[in-house]
Amino acid sequence: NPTVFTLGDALVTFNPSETGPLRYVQSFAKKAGGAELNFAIGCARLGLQSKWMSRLGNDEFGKGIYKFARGEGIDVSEVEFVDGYPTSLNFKEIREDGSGKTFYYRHHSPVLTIEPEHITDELLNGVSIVHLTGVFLAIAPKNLQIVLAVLKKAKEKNIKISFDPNIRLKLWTIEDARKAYEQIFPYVDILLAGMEEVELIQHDVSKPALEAFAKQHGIGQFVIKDGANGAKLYSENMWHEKEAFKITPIDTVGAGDGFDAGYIYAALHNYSPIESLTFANAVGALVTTVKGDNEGLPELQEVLDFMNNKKAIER
Ligand code: KDG
Repeated sequence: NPTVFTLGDALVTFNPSETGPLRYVQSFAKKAGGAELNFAIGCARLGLQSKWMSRLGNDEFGKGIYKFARGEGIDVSEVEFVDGYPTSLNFKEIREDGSGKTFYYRHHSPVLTIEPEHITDELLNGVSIVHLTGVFLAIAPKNLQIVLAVLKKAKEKNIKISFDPNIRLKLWTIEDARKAYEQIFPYVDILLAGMEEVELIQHDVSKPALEAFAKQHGIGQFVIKDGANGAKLYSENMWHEKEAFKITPIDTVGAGDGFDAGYIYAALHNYSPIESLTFANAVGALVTTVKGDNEGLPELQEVLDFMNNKKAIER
């Protein structure tokens, strides 16, 4: 079973018990989130070996997230508890159409204590794909050096690199994001970006402009996620497009991370371009049918049944 490696901040996620503006919401369900953790869970549920590097506050919330991640079967050998840095929090607002807003309390995140020297030679032993995202980069300017250290190690070891810009404009500006991405893109084999993110990074989203962008950075697989409009892939001078599954979303947060996990699973199992997009679309869609950032991440059989329109036996 191939191993994926990712690195990022986790948050205790407070999911509102009602839709609408947060100021009127009276109660929340306590869950866990964080883009890279969601990805790691998604991979583990599909049956991949999943290694997640992080730091958590040495507090009740940090211990809760640790147990949760371990319970999902994630390799947490690179997760440590640190004193003096409280575990990050995220209060979510959810609207009637399932769309979400996040309100972060993560200014003093425990991942600020990760340093480039923690990126050791052994860290990526046995890893088939490294998947990083823009959320970790957005948390602090110093994280760029850590990401570059991981990417250089991955390149040395011939490990494939996938990247999701996961732009979080509540954490940094688009100008700062673009500058960091410019340093990252040359390492990236698989770029998984939302359509709105592609527009933010690259203004001109005509196909020739996107092709030029992929070629300029040597990105072998450029995947564009467009929610209910489906997804497309540009690879080896060809475009492949796949419409989305029709579902009624109730909480869309985390769908992109699920899509990424699905796409990476497909890539590691040599699926064709259209099979990969279909599989990733299915994982993303299933995430939106359950409240929480990762609770809806499916196991392999659920994805296959969903794609084949097979009803589960419930009782
Ligand atoms: O992609 C979903 C994540 O964004 C969510 O789980 C938490 O906002 C979050 C983050 O910054 O990781």
